[in-house]
Amino acid sequence: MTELKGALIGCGFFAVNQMHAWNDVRGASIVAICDRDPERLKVVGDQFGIARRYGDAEALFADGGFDFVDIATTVQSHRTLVEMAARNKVPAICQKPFAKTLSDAKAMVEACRNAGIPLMVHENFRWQTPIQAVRNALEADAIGTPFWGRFSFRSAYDVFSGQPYLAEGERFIIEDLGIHTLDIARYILGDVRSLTARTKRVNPRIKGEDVATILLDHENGATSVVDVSYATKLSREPFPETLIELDGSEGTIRLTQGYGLQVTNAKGTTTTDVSPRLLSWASRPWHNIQESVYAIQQHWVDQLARGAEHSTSGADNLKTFALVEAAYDSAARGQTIDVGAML
Ligand code: NAD
Ligand code: 89V
Repeated sequence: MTELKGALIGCGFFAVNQMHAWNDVRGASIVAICDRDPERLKVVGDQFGIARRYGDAEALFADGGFDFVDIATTVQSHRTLVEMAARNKVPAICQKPFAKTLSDAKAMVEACRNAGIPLMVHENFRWQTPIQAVRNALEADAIGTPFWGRFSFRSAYDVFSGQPYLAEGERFIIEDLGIHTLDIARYILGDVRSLTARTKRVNPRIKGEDVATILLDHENGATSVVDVSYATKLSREPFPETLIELDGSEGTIRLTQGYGLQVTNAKGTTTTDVSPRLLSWASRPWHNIQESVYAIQQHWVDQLARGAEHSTSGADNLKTFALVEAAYDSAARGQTIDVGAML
């Protein structure tokens, strides 16, 4: 395989994971980095031995010499940078949340489609080993047709120390974390017809909501609940595990805390350890997320080589992003939202 050359924009908290993962990915490496903060540029450039460094994305694209761009900035700059990639005809990966609004997200997908460049959203949670294990069990017909699900992320982990901006936005848990949980619900039970949500802010030191309960009507007739909280103090902190319950016509699946996968059907119950690997550069409890970063970046390269659509392409992510917008709208108006009408 010819080695693809990548450029990474945004050398902050999470980009360090992406840089480590690029070192492990077969078929690609990062040749240039960009950050408007000179200190972050130096820290990441020195840590990963990257000589080509830019303080301005326009200058990075003007110099070129790379086959794709990995946008790891926060949401405010995503539209500008994705459209810059499209103008320069450079395939792009963009971190979640993909955009500030659904209409921005649609414009970004359109810009890349018109430019003829692949666009993937770095929506990595569906690539976690335990989530893949649930999907594989369903695909192996372990429980027949699923009719009900619960996708749950309840924690009191201090995410604000690493990502202080999470305490400052009008929107918090649905936009930052629930977006992953909603994507997992779509990945496991399919697209969503309508949605009803309720939100709450429990932590008085943050601006946005830190608790959300969302009811999803899936197109295939299944019903699911997505419940997320950063205000849940438990005896054993589960961060960053998503717990899953699925009931099907022939049995049940439970993804339990500590990465246990329990499948019950006519043959009895099997329990499997579906723990993520601890990659050489990873650290607990983040290793589950870190492994999925490696997996999604490898998927980016593999699909580019095949000329095939990415699992979390920009077009696919519009359907997850619509759920985020619908959840805020539903909570604000106390109404059920027709998701199909938004797309
Ligand atoms: P951060 O604030 O630590 O880092 C962002 C960096 O981008 C900063 O260094 C900033 O200077 C730089 N930047 C911003 N705009 C720029 C521009 N126009 N040009 C050049 N540099 C620019 O943020 P973070 O915590 O690393 O989060 C980055 C993104 O990653 C967010 O969208 C966040 O939601 C996402 N994230 C994803 C996961 C995941 O598992 N997928 C986990 C954590 C964070
Ligand atoms: O995955 C994320 O987007 C992170 C966190 C797990 C802390 O919510 O922001």
